[in-house]
Amino acid sequence: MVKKLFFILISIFLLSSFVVATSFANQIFFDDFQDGTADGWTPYPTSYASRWNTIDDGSGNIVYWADGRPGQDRFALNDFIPSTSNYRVSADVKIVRGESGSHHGVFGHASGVNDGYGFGIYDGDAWGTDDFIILFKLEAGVSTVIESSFYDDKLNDHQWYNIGMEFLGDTITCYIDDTRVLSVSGYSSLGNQFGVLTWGGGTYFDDVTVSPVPEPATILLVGVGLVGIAGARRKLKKK
Ligand SMILES: [Ca+2]
Ligand SMILES: [Ca+2]
Ligand SMILES: [Ca+2]
Repeated sequence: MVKKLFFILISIFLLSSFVVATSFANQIFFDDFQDGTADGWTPYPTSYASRWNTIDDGSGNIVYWADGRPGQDRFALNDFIPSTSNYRVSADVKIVRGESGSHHGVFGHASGVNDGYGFGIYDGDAWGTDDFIILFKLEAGVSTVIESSFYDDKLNDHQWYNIGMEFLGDTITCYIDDTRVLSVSGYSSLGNQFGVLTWGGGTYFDDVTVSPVPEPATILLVGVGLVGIAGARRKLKKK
């Protein structure tokens, strides 16, 4: 009985440390800009590069700031290129100056800034329109809207949102504060690069994170493995 209890406790410990380890190992890129530099980031188009800077947001938190103008300050890509195309890129995003039609978010499955997918938010309050979210594809520099949906009146300037795009196979799923808001299939990767975007506005970015997304088959295999270990253990005990 004591032995059994011991085994259960050990199992719980091993399983929980496995879960913790995988959730840490999950992160393959993170930047909180607290070192006061945007090293590793390249703004495009380069003619607006001087408008991308790190800044203290007033609370000691250093953020990446795109001081945009209509039609300017579109992207900043990171040098780090994930080795897997199944990943989730997310960033904390705050609209500090909205412009009519401007959107602010993340970019991924990209190859440079002419090919890739962007997901952004728009706060329409100052312009007498509704808020919306937009998912678009850029191919050879030509932008196509995949989906643009009204997002009621849920978005505000000067508020942080976590904006995420998850790529798994040819499916793109978009998140706001971990709530799934859009999902489309049939859009294959154009590259593994990622970045942040602001389509003509002023934006703060922080805590940019990239994590690999395991394929459902991998999760299943781990599950089968755990069940298998439990089964083998039981068999050994019976002998
Ligand atoms: Ca920060
Ligand atoms: Ca830095
Ligand atoms: Ca709003």
